[in-house]
Amino acid sequence: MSGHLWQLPYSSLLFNRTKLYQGLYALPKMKIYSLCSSKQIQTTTYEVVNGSYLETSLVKQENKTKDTTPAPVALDTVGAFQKLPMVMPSVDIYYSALRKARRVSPTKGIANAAKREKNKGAKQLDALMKELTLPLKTYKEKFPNKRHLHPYERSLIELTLGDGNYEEVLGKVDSLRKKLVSVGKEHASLCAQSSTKREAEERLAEGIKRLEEIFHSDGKAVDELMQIAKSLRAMPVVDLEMPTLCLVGAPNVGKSSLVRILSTGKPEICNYPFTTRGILMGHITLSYQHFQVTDTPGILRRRDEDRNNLEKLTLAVLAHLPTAVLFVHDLTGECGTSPSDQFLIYQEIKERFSSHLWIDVVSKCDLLQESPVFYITEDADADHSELLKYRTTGPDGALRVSVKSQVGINELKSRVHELLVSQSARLNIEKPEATTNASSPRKIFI
Ligand SMILES: Nc1nc2c(ncn2[C@@H]2O[C@H](COP(=O)(O)OP(=O)(O)OP(=O)(O)O)[C@@H](O)[C@H]2O)c(=O)[nH]1
Ligand SMILES: [Mg+2]
Repeated sequence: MSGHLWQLPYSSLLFNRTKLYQGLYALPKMKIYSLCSSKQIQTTTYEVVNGSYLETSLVKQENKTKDTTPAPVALDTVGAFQKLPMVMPSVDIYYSALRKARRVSPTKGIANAAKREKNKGAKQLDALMKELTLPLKTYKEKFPNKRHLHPYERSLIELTLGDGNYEEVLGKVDSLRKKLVSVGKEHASLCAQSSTKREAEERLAEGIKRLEEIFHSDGKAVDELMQIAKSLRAMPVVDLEMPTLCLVGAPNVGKSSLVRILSTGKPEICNYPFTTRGILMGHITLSYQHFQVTDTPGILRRRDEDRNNLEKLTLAVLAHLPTAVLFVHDLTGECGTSPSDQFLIYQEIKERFSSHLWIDVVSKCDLLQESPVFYITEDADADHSELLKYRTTGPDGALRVSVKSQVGINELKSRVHELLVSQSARLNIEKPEATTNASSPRKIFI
């Protein structure tokens, strides 16, 4: 059993470079529910999340073998974020590099003091440049190109970090690397051309100072990258190919309450809209088959341009994960969105994701009255018959349920079971010939 909630910051708190640099960019109010351990991969991930740096032994090993191929991927359906490398804070990279460079001694057997000093100076500058740039090179190689990511992960990057920021930060880290290489080489060569011991010492000091200045002024890109990696790694482990039940509906209609009953996810439940500020992944196991359940933030009736990132996240889940929909309608007048607005949201989502397998549920039926609910701002007489019918019974075939009185819950569980089995069968048909090649592109469901 496991449940896992990743919360998206409100848009006002989204990627802010200053905050990020100051280390303030932690997903606010992030809660991670890690109950038991049905998913081995999650345990492994946390070990990684809790560490902070790329281990020196790893750096050394890479240095020796020059092997740039990424480590073998154990599970190719688990997202790319969990495989991101650890990024070391820029200040640690600098002091570790300096310490190592200082330990480099001149080539043995040079008797002349000036020659020995210039040999030592050039070697130390070269070592400093290499130690500074090696981790940056690793980051460049191991942070995936956004274009090669699964569309769901791409959407997450855009929604959490802001459009273009991921690439921008990676670009800045690489520019820093290039600058260090060029300045480091230049100063090592100058030092090697010194004619006296004193000159060699001065040129060594000058070179170190110059590299330090560059790292000091541009190294914040590394710290930004470290925060990016932390945020991305903290996202829930989503199996991009596992049949997934996605609960959708307006805010406060009872989605999270239903997820609690249907899965192992443990969402927050409160009586105000937008309690759910992120995607919760829960799991259902039915007849030895595993499924995911996602609780999503409520969707409001408005144009796409006006949607906030929480709503966009819901749409990204529907668009990019292999989801079947459980659409929740609240006709009691309790949730804050009128039935007529819910009807419009429903029509829009249904039309947009018309090929998705689907169940409609009318929630909180313990509170439902005989007569349909009208909001004061609505014109009851102007209703067309379809809407009037919706106000009373919801869409055709909708199941009435109540989490409070348990009415309809068993029936809902068995419908969900059928839906997920059908979704699974559908995915098996859609899947191309089974492939054992882990590097082949993962399937994209749109
Ligand atoms: N009477 C009654 N109240 C319910 C029922 N289901 C949920 N509620 C209440 O409705 C409120 C909203 O429930 P949630 O499950 O948080 O709704 P949600 O759709 O997840 O809300 P957001 O995450 O904010 O979009 C809570 O106060 C619940 O206790 C029900 O069957 N009957
Ligand atoms: Mg909720």
